Amino acid sequence: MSIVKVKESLWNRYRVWKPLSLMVLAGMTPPEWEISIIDENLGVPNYQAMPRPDMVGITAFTSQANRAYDVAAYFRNMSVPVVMGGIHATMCQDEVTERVDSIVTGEAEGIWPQVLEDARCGSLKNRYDGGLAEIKNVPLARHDLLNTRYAFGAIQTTRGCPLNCSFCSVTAFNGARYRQRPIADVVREFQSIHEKRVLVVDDNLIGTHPEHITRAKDMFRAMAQANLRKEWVAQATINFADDEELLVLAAKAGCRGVFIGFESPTVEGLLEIGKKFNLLKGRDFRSSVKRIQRHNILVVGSFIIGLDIDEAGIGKRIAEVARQYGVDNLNVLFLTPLPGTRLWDQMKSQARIALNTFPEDWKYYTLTFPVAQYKNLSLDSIIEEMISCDRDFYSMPHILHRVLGNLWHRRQPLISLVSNLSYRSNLRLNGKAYTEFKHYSGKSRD
Ligand code: B12
Ligand code: SF4
Repeated sequence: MSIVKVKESLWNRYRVWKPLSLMVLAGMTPPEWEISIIDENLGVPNYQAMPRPDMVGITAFTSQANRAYDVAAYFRNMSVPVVMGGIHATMCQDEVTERVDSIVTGEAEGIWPQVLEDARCGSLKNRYDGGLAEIKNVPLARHDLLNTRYAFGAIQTTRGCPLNCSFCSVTAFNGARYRQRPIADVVREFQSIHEKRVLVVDDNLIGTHPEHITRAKDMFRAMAQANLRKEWVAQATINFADDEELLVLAAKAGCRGVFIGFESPTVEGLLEIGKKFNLLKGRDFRSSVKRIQRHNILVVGSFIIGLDIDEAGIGKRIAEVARQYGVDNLNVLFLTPLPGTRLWDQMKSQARIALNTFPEDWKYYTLTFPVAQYKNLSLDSIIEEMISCDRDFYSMPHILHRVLGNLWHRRQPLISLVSNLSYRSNLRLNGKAYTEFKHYSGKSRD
């Protein structure tokens, strides 16, 4: 199940990304296993028409858990053993254990060969824990197994994040230690990717310490030298803007866009969620964004609505601030208590998790629905704030202004237009989804 609805809007083709986890698992699966990867983001296949598998491995975000359980039940009915791993299996172990034959928590590199061997011998255990992988053991992903119908390929070059923001699962799942893959592996894997455009899934592409930045520069140099002819987008913190040499090298290596989490327009908001990194004294976000854009790199800014300090007017405020920073696209999400995060613990202890009939309610944990109780915003008003934010930032005059600006600076005007229209086309779909959500949520909050 996916929040990306390809059928309902063709623009969404540009928002479907390859599921890397299963390609990585395939990369460490011995050759005697024949592997097929199915990505339901592209549509549900006719499982009945497929040959019976010896084993099924499922990955799912929390928002996809219900669909994962349906698929698991289908195969278990046929007595096919089902193994589930990934973020949801790790954060909600008891729930998942009841619905599959075996769960694998944490990163799988250290344990997957054992799981396969046990499955082969018919002695699969209920639980395995991979912990944190030795980064040099991350295999080259099998990009050949899924090479059509995607606008973007995917690759991971680092794992872990020391920043531990309250709403994010990454530090809990991948650890606080920033681990970087060997540069030669990254280059080789890039070379095996079929798509011209690639999403680098790292949570923070360049890291936070000087030695991380040095390694990022070395990696960009190696990528440029290998003449990969790829264009890629990545996630980074705003310190990406602070080193001119880094930006030059990133652009040479093919960087065309970065997602940056600004999260809140206020210092109080940043303190609330623990994103201290954005609070660097004297940081001027507008000039940081401009410095990045000067290298022909588009900037997508991400913000959150629903912090305790947010009040009526926050939607417009975010849209204004995002325009003032000069970002090319804006992505605003509702503050969502994801299982395993500090925010989850906090909201749970305050009885503020409003949609709490699990697993059914997980389907709304896409960060695009307000599933909690927010301090100063009712259900209706927080949705109104989101709508006013999107309507303002994605109004036709504002889109034209941005796209013409990019045309003038010769900064990927076509991509800028497509991505702005993709977001805009979803506003109508969002409106319909909010109405259904309010109906559902009203009943479950009674
Ligand atoms: C890339 C990415 C996306 C891509 C997804 C592409 C895709 N089709 O998979 C896009 C942009 C679409 C996306 C969307 C969303 N994402 Co996202 N995303 C990520 C990101 C940055 C990287 C995921 C990745 O590819 N990692 C690399 C692979 C190799 O690692 P892995 O998936 O963890 O897999 C390893 C292990 O988990 C394990 N494993 C995984 N699956 C399985 C299965 C089996 C059988 C076994 C044995 C092992 C195993 O083995 C792998 C190797 O060690 C993660 C953060 C992160 N660091 O993981 C967030 C993350 C997964 N996303 C998150 C969220 C919340 C979302 C959204 C709900 C919200 C949003 N708007 O961002 C949407 C929802 C999508 C939906 N359909 O409902 C959360 C999920 C939290 C949760 N509890 O579910 C994360 C953890 C980030 C966060 N802020 O906390 N996302
Ligand atoms: S939001 Fe980004 S910076 Fe914060 S912990 Fe998650 S990955 Fe790290």
